[in-house]
Amino acid sequence: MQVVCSDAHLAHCPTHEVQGGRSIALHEVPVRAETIRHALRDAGGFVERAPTDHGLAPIEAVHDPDLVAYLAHAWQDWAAACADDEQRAEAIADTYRHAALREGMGPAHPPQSGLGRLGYWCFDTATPMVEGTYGAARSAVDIALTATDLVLSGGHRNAYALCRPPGHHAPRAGIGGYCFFNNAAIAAQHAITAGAARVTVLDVDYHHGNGTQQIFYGRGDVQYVSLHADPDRAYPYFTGFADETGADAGRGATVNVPLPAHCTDDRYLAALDQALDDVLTFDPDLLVVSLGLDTYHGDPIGDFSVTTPGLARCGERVGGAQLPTVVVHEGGYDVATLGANAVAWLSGLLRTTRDG
Ligand code: OKP
Ligand code: ZN
Repeated sequence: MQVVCSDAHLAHCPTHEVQGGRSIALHEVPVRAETIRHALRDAGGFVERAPTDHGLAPIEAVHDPDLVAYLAHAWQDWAAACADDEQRAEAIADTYRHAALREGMGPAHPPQSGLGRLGYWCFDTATPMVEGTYGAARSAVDIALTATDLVLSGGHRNAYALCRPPGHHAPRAGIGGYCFFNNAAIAAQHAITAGAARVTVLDVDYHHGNGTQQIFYGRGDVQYVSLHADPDRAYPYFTGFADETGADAGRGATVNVPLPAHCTDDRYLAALDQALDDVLTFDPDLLVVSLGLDTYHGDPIGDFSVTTPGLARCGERVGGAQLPTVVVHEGGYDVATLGANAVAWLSGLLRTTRDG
């Protein structure tokens, strides 16, 4: 199996986030991708390839060009606004553009300070930036696009994009949830631009991919299907309810399956089978999987009870759909098991894929 990866993610290395009001060590760390890379090397049968530069056009086909322009200089912008080196260490906003703030008053003046701009574009306290963040986020997009090219025109039945930072929480005009550019959404749109009639994004990360859902909510050509922790108890809290099913031309093309805490292998696989029925009914030309391994029972920020053999069975079920498939990495934070779990899921996919 082709694995697209690079060292560029190493430069995105903030150290803390604010979770539930507490400053804690950041869960989204460089060793996550490194440990998966090493496990795939040890497992054998996985071939590493470097990404190619796809430029800004595929990003701006999905994201607001003003967001893209902001991110290109967000670090310099922040650093200039900082009082001292301690604050300058990593960028986290303190005031967010909450909808209630200007209700009934029309849009605000564009923010002029580094802190104001960060609160304008970012929606949470889990998305710190450092100097290397923009380059790493650009590289993650190129990884997803290169993997997509391998499947669309490179003669490969599937490919794995080892993306970091992840992407599925980033909407058209915002960042959050460790995410800057929506790698999976950009890959899906890239396939549409290249001529695919229909693309499905199947999101099996523990968290709802609010960004991907938002980007395609009104679209009939890109289906979004997600299994995730019920937003009544889990991040991102405000999206991912079962009654969110799409709008306008996208009516019925969004499928949300909220799941309870301690969700077992059997419960999860039953939901996945049902979701795959929806995917096959939609009949996409390409399947993009947003793969999060934070459904694993040992994950420090999840509460599901999925096991390593369970993850292998998930990969088998997805491979059994027999669709050209690009697997785009999202979450998963139990560093000790990430490698084995990635190998399990991907090996499952390969086992059931014909001429993989
Ligand atoms: C990114 B991905 C819960 C706080 C959650 C952000 C989680 C982002 C997950 N108390 N903080 O979907 O794995
Ligand atoms: Zn997640």
